[in-house]
Amino acid sequence: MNDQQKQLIFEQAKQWILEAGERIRAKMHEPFVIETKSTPDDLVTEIDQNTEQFFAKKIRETYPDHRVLGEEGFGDELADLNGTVWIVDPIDGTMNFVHQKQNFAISVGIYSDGIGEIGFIYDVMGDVLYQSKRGEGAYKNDQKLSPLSSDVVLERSIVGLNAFWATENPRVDKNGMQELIRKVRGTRSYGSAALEFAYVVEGNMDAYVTMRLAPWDVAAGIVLLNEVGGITTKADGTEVNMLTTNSIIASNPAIHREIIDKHIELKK
Ligand code: 2AM
Ligand code: CA
Ligand code: CA
Ligand code: CA
Repeated sequence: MNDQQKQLIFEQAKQWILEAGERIRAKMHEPFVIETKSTPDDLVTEIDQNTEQFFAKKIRETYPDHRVLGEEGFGDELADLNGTVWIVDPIDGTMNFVHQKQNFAISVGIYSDGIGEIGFIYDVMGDVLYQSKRGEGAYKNDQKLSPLSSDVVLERSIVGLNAFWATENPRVDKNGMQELIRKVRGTRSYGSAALEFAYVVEGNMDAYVTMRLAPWDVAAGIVLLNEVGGITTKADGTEVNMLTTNSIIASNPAIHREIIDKHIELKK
């Protein structure tokens, strides 16, 4: 995609995201169907599904050669990232959406031949849009965000972390995670991976550590974080694969290596 195409797609995506957000806000106070997926705590609502359908329909009508990767199954089955792929999470933080009616986001990452070109994270209730194009910086609404500070040390950092990973679990040694929790200034858990990414992007958290996310949880966040000099890898330091689930360390570069080397002990 050339710069002119990128700009048009960016403006179109932004318009659809704001419209989808408005529809969610309009419908969320009426009764809606809530179902469970893989486990009793894994929720999906008809509003998640309708919102993904809204994006899939708009994208297919407007860009028939683009493909869609979405959480709720209205996109395409992808075996590769060739061409232009919209990676969409219609509601990231569905549990927050159902229980708290806040702290959820629409996440849209647009990739061209596997390279993240455009990233949007929309905090629907806060009406805050994090937006970025590769090479052009990251913005919170219309405010350009600064590069991440280089004088962050782990002892004075705030790290996004779900307490679950500090309990006995199949993926990571809980003792290393507990040491990390003791070392840092504080931990936070917001329940929306996209928003946790956005908070690292704007520098109000210094890292986000989690052991299992899907491509639509991270696609936009990675594009945004790159633009302020942040790093995203798997928890062993290797590259994220946008076609599979991944463990994730999204971080200020000053503490990224230390978290991986000193505090993450992955189980086989
Ligand atoms: P969701 O609300 O779109 O499902 C909650 O800590 C975060 O993890 C949310 O971003 C949530 O996205 C995501 N999440 C929930 N269940 C998940 C799963 N089984 N695999 C990957 N990510 C999940
Ligand atoms: Ca979900
Ligand atoms: Ca999600
Ligand atoms: Ca979702």
